[in-house]
Amino acid sequence: MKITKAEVIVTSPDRNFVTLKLTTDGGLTGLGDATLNGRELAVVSYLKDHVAPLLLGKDAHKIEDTWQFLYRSAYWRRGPVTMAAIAAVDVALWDIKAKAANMPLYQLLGGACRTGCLAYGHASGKDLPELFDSVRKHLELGYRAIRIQTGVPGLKAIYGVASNVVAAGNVGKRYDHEPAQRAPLPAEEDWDTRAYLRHIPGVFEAVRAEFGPELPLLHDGHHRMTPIQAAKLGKSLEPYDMFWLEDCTPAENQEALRLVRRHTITPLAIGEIFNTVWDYQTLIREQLIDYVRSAVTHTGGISPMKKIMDYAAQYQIKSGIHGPTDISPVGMAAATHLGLAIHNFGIQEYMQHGAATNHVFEQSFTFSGGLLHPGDKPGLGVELNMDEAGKYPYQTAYLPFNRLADGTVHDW
Ligand code: EZ4
Ligand code: CO
Repeated sequence: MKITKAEVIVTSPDRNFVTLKLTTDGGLTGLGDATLNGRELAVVSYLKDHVAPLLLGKDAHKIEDTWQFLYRSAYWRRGPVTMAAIAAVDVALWDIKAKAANMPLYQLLGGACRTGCLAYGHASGKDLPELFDSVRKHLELGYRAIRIQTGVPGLKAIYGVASNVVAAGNVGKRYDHEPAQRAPLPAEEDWDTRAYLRHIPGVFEAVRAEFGPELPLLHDGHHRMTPIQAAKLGKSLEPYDMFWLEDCTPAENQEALRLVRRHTITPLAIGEIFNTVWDYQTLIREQLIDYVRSAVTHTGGISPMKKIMDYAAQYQIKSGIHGPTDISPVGMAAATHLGLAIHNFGIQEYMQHGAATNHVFEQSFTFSGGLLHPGDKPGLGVELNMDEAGKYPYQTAYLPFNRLADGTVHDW
């Protein structure tokens, strides 16, 4: 079974997506997600100019060998562009192999360990009434775990709070936040860590008072705190029994989590900007985290994610695979097949794509009773409608960035 065609498709239904489509001599096709939010075209070039020519004529069954070849023969290792490109190839080859076996992909990963993957959604509001309304909307949609983000008094624009809350055509259905904006320049947001630390514990106290003790609650610190500030937040959130505190410190410094861990029993999740197992080496071995947040799309695909999760399993660390709207339905399907099959599944982020995206990507997944299931079609269960995809050309879009009151650029 030889690879005869490697196409890179850029489409922008509700946002930009990059998809690799591989075709074999027998006519089977496989899809891989290569979307890197705000830097999409760099991955397009990497795939088109440097990967696609190497794949033609290769045996589509050799997933591990192809992965190792792309990783090692480049000489320049790791990095989000490289690993998103390799991920797309890996996932597309798994899609093809599962179609060749006439099985849903999760069967090749060991079969289902559960009936579905517990998903969490993003509730947000600039103030408490708006936040409560958003939590209620998520409960109505069936979510059984919810991430909470709110505005902070004195700050104008803040990560995770829906600004244009409901996209056209999705009234009453979608209530999430898409941070990347279609514009020639990144939007500027403002930040004040002390104001944030004063405000957030009261928000969780109010949410617990309103919605009771059972609902699993999550929160994303989005890389903004120093280790001692993160330790303080973790400690102050302990009475509210968090499911996790995510990305409390910037991701580069694994050692920072030692200090945080020493001071709080709030569970910690990190890794959405990681791209290899090396980013987790200290964190997993020293049991400094509770959840692995990598995206299949940004961590080299299903093959390395499975290895990271098997390593994590030895330390009772579970998965919390990244699933915002910038992970395409192809990347979400890959995450859900893996989540269904691994024993140490924790939770799956699921923000829900817009109607236009769901039209471009035809999907077999279901979301019912708070659980995601990838469906039982052979392969990933996602097909790209090429005619629909062609209607939405790439549009320049960037993630925002932060400045403090004195103008200093801060982590976003
Ligand atoms: O900011 O996906 O937990 N989810 C997140 C996301 C990220 C975006 C970046 O592309 O932190 O909202
Ligand atoms: Co996050």
